[in-house]
Amino acid sequence: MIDNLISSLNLPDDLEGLDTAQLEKAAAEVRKYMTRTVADNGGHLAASLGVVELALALHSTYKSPRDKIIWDVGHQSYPHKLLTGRWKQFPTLRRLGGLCGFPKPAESEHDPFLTGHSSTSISAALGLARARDHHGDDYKVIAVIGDGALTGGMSFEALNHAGHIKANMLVILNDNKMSISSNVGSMSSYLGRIRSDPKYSRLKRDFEVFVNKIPLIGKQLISSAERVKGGLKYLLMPGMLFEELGFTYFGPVDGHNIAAIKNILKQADKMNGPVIVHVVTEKGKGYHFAEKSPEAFHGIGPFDLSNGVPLKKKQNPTYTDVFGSALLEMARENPKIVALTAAMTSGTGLKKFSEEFPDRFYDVGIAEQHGATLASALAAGKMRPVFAVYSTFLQRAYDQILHDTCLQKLPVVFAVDRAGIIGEDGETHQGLFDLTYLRTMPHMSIMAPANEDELQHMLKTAFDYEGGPVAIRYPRDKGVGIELTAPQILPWGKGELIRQGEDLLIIAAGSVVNSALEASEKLFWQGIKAAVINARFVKPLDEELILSWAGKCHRVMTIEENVLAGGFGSSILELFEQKGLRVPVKRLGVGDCFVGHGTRAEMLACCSLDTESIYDEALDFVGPEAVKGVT
Ligand SMILES: Cc1ncc(C[n+]2csc(CCOP(=O)(O)OP(=O)(O)O)c2C)c(N)n1
Repeated sequence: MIDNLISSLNLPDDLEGLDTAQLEKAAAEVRKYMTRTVADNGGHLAASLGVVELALALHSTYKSPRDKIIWDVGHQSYPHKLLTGRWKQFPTLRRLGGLCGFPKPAESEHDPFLTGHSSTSISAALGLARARDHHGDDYKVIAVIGDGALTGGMSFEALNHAGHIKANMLVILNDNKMSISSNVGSMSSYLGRIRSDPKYSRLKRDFEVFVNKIPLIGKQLISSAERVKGGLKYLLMPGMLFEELGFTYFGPVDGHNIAAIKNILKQADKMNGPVIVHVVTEKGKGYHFAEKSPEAFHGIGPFDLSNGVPLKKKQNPTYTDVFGSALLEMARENPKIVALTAAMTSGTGLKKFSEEFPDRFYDVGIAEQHGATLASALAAGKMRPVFAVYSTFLQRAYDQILHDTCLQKLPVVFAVDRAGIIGEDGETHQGLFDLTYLRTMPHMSIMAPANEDELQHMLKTAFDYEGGPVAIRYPRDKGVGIELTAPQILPWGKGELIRQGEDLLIIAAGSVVNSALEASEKLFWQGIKAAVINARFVKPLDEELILSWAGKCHRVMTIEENVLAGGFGSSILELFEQKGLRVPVKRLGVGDCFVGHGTRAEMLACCSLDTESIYDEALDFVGPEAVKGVT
């Protein structure tokens, strides 16, 4: 019976006519379908489960696409997608050519602004609201932001601005106490106080009723109460911080009670200027295993619906695992090592570190910029900080790394995880720019391991180096399965020739070294002898090794999981230009485009970075006359 309701509706328009009981039925259908699909495809389940009622309340109150709803980060946008015409396509979620896991205007007119990186929704809502006003139009603009995303500095910049210019817009604060793991910071504690103290709401209501009953002086009393800073109003008013920023605050309201949310939205709509509605939800709501372990179900691969257990079989440890264990060992020996994360403790492999060394561990919230400067200052104070962060999110801290770290030559280690093609999360999360943006910074050194064992050595080498910041970039992947040896300090700035040859030199950086090696093996059977260099260092380059072998082979192919513009291959071209070496160079990497979603293997093939493509490109480069076959 239940499955019949949504399929009979024209979404989202028909939601407006549904009563509360029907909306609750719809919520059950959305939950069930969403959970089943994520069990098959993997995805961000817990956050999406938490906002099912909120999405229904919003779509039955407002009219999308006329009214604009911006979901911050957008990992929780699955219910929104399901309610806005993407029900049938939903099983393609995160698959090659299928629905994106994040809101995407190119995918639907109901996604007014692309999201993926955190804390942008209030700025985006403000911009759309002002554009509306400039055009003299009349529609609602709504930002839905989580308490985790609210730890990002941008959201405060936007609140500050929106309150100041009194923009007509609505911010929904979706407070589930969680970022990916438990939320951190004093803002989180503040929300906790509002949430957990029912007397706030009761007192506020009683106070307002009371003073409004006093003829003539009621209003005056409120305003004099408002003048007593730190006094009555702070005691009585929840959300006073937002009020001080110029927002009218409503809440907290139970985010799983559709009628209550709709009711509060109705009140909020009567206000002029910026309004914030504080909605309290439970991450993972409605799926027992996600409720019990919301962190595990934040972003999860395919799992067994009946018991919530991931389907993936045991495989080689990931680069992230190896980084985490190696760091732990090194930190046991060196008390100066401190580790930082921007709300990605587990994702970056720092969980065990945080448990063993709570005093040497900093989760700064979703605040990559602050993280980079904090790490720089820790280094200035003679600690040895490692900031473990995904390549795509480190983009946020470009200026801090340049200005605070590099300019002062501070020995911060940047453990740049998820560098290269990342797979199903798609274009907002690809780590394809770090070689370019880091390489341009004076004093920055960059390493890229070809396997997980080399990652350990690079970490040891980075801690040994005092001359400035070091970035180590590694992929979102399992390791190649190589035996892990005791970490050694690598010769600084030196690459490694891993195969000899005279027809072609392949120079690969990082994760693509193995594919380059496999391709060279295939080339050998065509009679083409390719030399292969594992660059190890993207900066400084091993000039001697590269120049001597480029001279011998007369043809050079570079490979990198990065955009070609300004990347590793560009650095080789620059080297040849500086040294006056004239050899044909072919660069493999990502062109001037954004790379979408699919499995990592699919997307590597799409970008011509898999073994087969490297082989084809090399054949094409050397030309048919070079193909001799092996006799
Ligand atoms: C700039 C940036 N850093 C890190 C992330 C990774 N990330 C995705 S969701 C998330 C937690 C968001 O918490 P919250 O906003 O409370 O949403 P919830 O998942 O709890 O619903 C993080 C850290 C990101 N998307 N963008």
